[in-house]
Amino acid sequence: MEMTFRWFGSKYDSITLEQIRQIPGVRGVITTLYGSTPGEAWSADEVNALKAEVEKAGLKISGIESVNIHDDIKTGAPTRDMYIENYIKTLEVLGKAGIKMVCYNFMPVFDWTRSDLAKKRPDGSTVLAYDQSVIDKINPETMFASLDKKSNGFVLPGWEPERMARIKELFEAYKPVTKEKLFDNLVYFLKAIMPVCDKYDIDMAIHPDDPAWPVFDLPRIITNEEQIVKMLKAVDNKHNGLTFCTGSLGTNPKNDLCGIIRAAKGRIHFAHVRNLYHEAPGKFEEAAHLSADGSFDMYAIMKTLHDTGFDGIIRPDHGRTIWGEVSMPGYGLYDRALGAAYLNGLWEAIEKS
Ligand code: DNO
Repeated sequence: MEMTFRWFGSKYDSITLEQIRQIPGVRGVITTLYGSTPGEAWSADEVNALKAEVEKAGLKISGIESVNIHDDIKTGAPTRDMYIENYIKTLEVLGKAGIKMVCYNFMPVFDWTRSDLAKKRPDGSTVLAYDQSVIDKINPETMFASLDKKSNGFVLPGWEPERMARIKELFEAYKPVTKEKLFDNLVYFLKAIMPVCDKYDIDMAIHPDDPAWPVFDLPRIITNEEQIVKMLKAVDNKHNGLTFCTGSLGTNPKNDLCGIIRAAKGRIHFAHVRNLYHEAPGKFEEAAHLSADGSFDMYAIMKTLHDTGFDGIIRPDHGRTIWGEVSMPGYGLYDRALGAAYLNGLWEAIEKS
């Protein structure tokens, strides 16, 4: 298991590499060319510069989160092959730089969705939260603007302003895209990129849909065990794998998180491990990583990862905002560092017992 920490780059993150280097057990970062737009081919110069910056701080790039997928690939537009070519070029650049894990998602229009970016918890911390009854009243076209106001001035990952400016057009483009079509488009994409992944030994790790059900009538396909197994089987290559994200799959209490780990055994290339507190169906808020603070049994999750032979990259996921920190919502230093320490502690105890 390789404990890592997400870092958005010196231009975008409030946290420095020097701070990350001092979190016990963390030697790798998960990062991206954050200023890039989905669909463009990344340049070797930019990737190598990022790599050099990280290595200078005594860390390494353990993986990329995310190389985002252009909407034309998701909708299956005639231009998709051109964007897939660019994706392949990006993977080649990453492969040559020795970066071998790429996280991405196949969610239409929006990446993760929340109704509140700063909900107060009883301990005074604030967290990201979701309430379906609030979402049902929101006009998706104005949702970005309302969330952006609460983002502390940071560009939220997956909510790039350039894409959000075209939101009407995006909704139109997805109108004819059924769940089945979206799945076929994912398979088309994966089949096209597998040769370059085989060549450079790059593990692709699809991120589950967050929350794990359709939002704003847009289809969602990576939501439960059945869909994950279907996706892994449709392109049965070890480089086609999963980001096992507890906070996304766990939004639906019907999902058996440990069962999903067992079902995807050997194909989990990346794990996002965090806790949620379920208030009611369709209503949850994020919590500290500690089992007792939320609804998940974090020991059981780590133990199942361990016992199924998980040997991949892991990171603490969204943290609460605590101790007066001002950061990108969910991505402060303090609570995620506590999360990393806690997960490392669980892992050490599991290994020694
Ligand atoms: C949210 C993240 C997601 C994730 C993407 C992967 O905080 O977990 O934005 O990075 O879905 O492509």
